[in-house]
Amino acid sequence: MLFVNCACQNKDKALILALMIRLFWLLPLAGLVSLTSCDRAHERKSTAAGLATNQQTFQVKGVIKDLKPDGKTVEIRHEEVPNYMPAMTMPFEAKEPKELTGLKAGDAVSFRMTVTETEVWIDQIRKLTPPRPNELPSRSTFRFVRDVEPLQIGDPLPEYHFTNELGQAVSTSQFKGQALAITFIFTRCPLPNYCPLMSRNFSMLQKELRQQFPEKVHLLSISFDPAHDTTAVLKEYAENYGANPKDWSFATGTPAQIKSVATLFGLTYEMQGVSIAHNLRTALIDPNGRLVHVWKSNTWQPREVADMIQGIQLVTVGG
Ligand SMILES: [Cu+2]
Repeated sequence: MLFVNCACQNKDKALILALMIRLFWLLPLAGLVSLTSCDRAHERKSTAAGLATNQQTFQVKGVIKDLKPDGKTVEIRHEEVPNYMPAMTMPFEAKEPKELTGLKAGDAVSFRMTVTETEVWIDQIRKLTPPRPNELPSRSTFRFVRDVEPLQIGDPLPEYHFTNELGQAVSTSQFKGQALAITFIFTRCPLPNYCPLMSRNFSMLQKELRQQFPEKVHLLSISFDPAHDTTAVLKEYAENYGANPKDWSFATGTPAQIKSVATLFGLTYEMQGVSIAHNLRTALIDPNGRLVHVWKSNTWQPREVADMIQGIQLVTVGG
């Protein structure tokens, strides 16, 4: 951790200069040698911190759509975040849950969004004066066409045909006899605690399951961005997460197939600019092809899934 003392009195100047020279060697950034004032030192301090943690912050405005029962999650329809993501509706976790006190659906807010390599949170949440109705984003962009009915627990998973990251045909029925964990992702997802977290969790799960239940479980990550996520793109993505094709597949298909299977689990997604607004769904199917459980957020742990698989394995063996 670097601290730049900002007491700009003469007696401290030599100390500051010495520190700057050290910083120069630590951080070979152009312009550092020209630091002369307290303000500049402050600027450099925040840059140094940013480099250390790869943390980005953004000021964002939006309208609250929902406050979740956990007291810390708030769904916000937010405006575009320039150079980061398009306008979309998504849940955020408040760093200080008490900042949500007194807020309700429909409130216009401004907030600071902080993104690290693995997390995103918001703070400095301020209520804005209510926008006039014609300033609210149109509801019509959030239409959701339901062409299949969502699966209930115990329902059989219908057969779907996809193409995996190796260009091979895969069908949901080929995993009968194995437990099947399904999640949905798109490879360009910019939010570290969304699709990248699902893939990190599956990566951990794959390692654990391979030891606990070799060849008894398969993982399936389905892309809801088939136009971009070609088999080649999925292959590279799979490799980045250390996926072994033997027990973890990445699937793409026609937009209609993907929409249909997504709807079974309540996954919604919609292209917005160059990105996709979406929620999260991870599902577990038993070896008989029936739905066991659906996780509806990003808070599930690989351990929970492994425990649940252990349960259904025992039922299968016992019954
Ligand atoms: Cu995502």
